[in-house]
Amino acid sequence: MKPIITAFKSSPDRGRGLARDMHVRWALEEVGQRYDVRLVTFEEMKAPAHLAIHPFGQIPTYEEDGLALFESGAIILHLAQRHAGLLPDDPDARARAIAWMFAALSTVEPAILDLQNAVILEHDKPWAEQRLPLVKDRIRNRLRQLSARLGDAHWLDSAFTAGDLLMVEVLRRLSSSGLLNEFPNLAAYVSRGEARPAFKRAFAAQLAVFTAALGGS
Ligand code: GTB
Repeated sequence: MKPIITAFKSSPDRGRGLARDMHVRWALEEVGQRYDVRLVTFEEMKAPAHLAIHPFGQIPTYEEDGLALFESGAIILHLAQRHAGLLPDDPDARARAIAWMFAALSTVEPAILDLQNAVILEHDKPWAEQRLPLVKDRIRNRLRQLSARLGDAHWLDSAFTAGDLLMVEVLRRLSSSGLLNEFPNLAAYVSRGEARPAFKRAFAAQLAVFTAALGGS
């Protein structure tokens, strides 16, 4: 049976591939695993059937035979452990790749999410304008550190891994902010990720959902 993932029926990212089903689609494409997608509305995400799979009522989820998973990082780790292509065989290199997965989600992404919250949810607060430079500087700090570590390398630890997949996905959320362009090696790193055939297939698949919804509306 093909695994089934969930994605937004109508994504607020308007086909830009910024919602986290994109992480999972890309990982599935990298390992050559075909999959089905169940599209869900916001209402369906909060209904008991979906909450039984995802306790926080979000996307993405992943179902395969008797297994139901939530959290994009856990889904990608599961895929990377089950299939070749996203984690090295060498145990030390594998551990380092997993460290980069955690770094993407728990060290780099929080600062970036803070910016999205500031711009989308807090822009009308009296202190919003004053806070924004602080939020951006926290991101710059992380980007500076990441940029220094990446240097001229193509990927974070020799070959492409699930750590790069998640790091590129997290950095893509900065695309409209201009911040990434302050670090040319990171901008090139993201472009390298986006140039991978598996990324392109995943992006096209999520864009097709958005385009089809437009046609139907
Ligand atoms: N930690 C979880 C994971 O990694 O799987 C977080 C999952 C999550 O944030 N899911 C979001 C969701 O379901 C969609 S991806 N939100 C609905 C809800 O909570 O009710 C986050 C997202 C949403 C929209 C954009 N966008 O419009 O650009 C980008 C990213």
